Amino acid sequence: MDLDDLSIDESRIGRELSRLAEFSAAPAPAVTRVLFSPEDLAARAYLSDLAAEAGLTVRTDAVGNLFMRWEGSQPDLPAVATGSHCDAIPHSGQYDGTVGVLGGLEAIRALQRCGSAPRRSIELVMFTAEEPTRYGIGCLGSRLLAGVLEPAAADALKDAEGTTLAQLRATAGCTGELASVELASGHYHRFVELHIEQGPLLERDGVDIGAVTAIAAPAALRVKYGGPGGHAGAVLMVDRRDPLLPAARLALAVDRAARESGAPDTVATVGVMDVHPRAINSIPREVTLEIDVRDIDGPRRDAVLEQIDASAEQYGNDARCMTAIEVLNADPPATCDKTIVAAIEAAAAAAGLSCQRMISRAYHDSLFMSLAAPTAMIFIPCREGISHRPEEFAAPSAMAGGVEVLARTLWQLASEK
Ligand code: HGY
Ligand code: MN
Ligand code: MN
Repeated sequence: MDLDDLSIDESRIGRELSRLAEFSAAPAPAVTRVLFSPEDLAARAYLSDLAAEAGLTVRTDAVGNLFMRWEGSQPDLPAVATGSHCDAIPHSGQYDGTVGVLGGLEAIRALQRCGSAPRRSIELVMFTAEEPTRYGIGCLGSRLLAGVLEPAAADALKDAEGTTLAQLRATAGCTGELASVELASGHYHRFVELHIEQGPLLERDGVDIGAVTAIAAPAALRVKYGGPGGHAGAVLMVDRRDPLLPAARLALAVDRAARESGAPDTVATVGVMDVHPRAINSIPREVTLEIDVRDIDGPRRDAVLEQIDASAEQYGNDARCMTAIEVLNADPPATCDKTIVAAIEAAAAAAGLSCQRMISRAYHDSLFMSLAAPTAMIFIPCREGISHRPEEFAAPSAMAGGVEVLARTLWQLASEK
């Protein structure tokens, strides 16, 4: 196999990404593709067809992780895996996750075009529900693969309509016990994920490739405040116990706790604030906040979580409101495998691309795949670092560069004895 014959079909990646973006519940250029929605099911079917066209064997597990495999000459050896996600949070962009899935497919096709099969099989994975949109917790598919999410608890997760994951996955044709999803120890030899940076550093520094050395530790909380509600005109202020007030105080406290953590790496966001019954002339009866807290340092993130928890309790008591605090997830940071990082750097050099080491402030399925196999990530620049917005953009040449580095890295790892 002569990798000098490697050629990446840049325009095909662009066409397939554009087609995938059409499977959306939001009008272009925004993309909304939530777990097992009609758009998600259509995207899964499209991807399966592309993989079958490339001669890959396609299978789905009980939670909907999609596996597309290029059989190696020694199929009994643990495979090398790559992949990412195709679900998209509401009104976001078309590159988050999809570059790693369609880019992984093009990396495999490019290697196929070079000739012989790899020693180890190469498997492309589209992970189910990397985004937390439907169930409040992200990386459902990779958590279950890594065995760090209890299957019964996962099946019992309820969305805003009260639909459990068990009910939902059944409608999507994902049958079987969730306990069957967990990978056997040593199932994969290595895992590498290609992803847009979702930050400004590569573009700012004029660097083509990021070799990710660590992934920040994400946590999420759901806080509910409750009060009697009532008529906006008839209930005097002295008689009110309005849950929106502790919620408003808590949003400010969340921001303050992150800013005062002692490091710029701590970030915290109140991305959801639902007011019920949401009527101008009705005093709120229930207010729900969903809070995202991250840091590259686990203990520092946990200290901020404790502060937020104490503030949430205090503000609820002050307002004489019902207070319920639920930790949705609080995951450790991940360290990427040094040998794969070195392989990524060597692949970038062979491709004539500049490369720098960096951390990922966004989380990815790699955070959990690192618990199942030695793992690392390849970043490519995205315009102005914008992500989770319709303006998200990655240049075709940047994607082609990332795919070439992924292909070279996969070949290197799949050739290992
Ligand atoms: O939120 C994240 O970091 C990822 O994009 N789901
Ligand atoms: Mn995302
Ligand atoms: Mn992503």
